[in-house]
Amino acid sequence: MLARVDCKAQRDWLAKCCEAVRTQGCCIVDGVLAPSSLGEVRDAMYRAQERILAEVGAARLERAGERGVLRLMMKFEPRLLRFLELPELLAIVDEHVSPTAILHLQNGFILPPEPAGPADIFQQRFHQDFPRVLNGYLMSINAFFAIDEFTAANGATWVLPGSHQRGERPGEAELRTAQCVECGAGAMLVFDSTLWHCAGRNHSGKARLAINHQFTRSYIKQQIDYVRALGDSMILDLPARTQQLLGYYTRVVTSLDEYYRPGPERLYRSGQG
Ligand SMILES: O=C(O)CCC(=O)C(=O)O
Repeated sequence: MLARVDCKAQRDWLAKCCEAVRTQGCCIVDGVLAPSSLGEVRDAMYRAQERILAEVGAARLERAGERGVLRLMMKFEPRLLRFLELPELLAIVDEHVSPTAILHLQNGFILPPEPAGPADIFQQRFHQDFPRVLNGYLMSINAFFAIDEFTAANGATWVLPGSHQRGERPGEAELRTAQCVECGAGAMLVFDSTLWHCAGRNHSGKARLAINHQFTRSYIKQQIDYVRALGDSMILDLPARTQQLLGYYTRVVTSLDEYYRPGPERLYRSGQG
């Protein structure tokens, strides 16, 4: 059975979650997102999907070998940056990685129902989001939100408990013991990013929505340079912690002028790891 805690009903949910992530590689945290917020998130994801399609084009999206993956949604839908203010998500980042950790990615998933969905897409093959094992030193953590209820029928994520912090891909027999992450809409699946997992097959007739966040130590390169992608005009209006998570305090200098700036103006601030 997968470990699960309820962040609203259990005062010690964080300690229990950390213990489960350490031993099993993952934990379901129920009740993180208010049910009243989910409709707004879904609408924002569908709008972002249209903007991404218009910007990238169907052919390039198809060529990427994935379907329904929404990268850089926040550029089109800044409301989605508010995930970075959720106290439960911040507690997970602080406890598992560090208060100086940065966002490696925020990706949305509108997993289409089959048979319209492709037969072979990357996220449906078992993989690790951080495929590097460094003597058990945790470099990266995921906070993956079910925006719709997750069921075996609608393509809920599958995880192989205990497969984290292992360099080798588990054998096929072991992968067949993977478990389906069934949970309510608004739950957050926390997992060590070295855990083997994949999306399920969606036979529900309806799309299944989710949003993945991955946070790493601050010196690991991001999937997308969010600071450059969003630009100062957008970043400077955000709360300080969101700026820090997006990488604003760990920018790489491009000139001696930038290097020799006084402390508060430095692009790579001191104490950021
Ligand atoms: O959509 C899912 O259930 C899993 C997606 C996934 O594997 C990933 O984001 O790495």
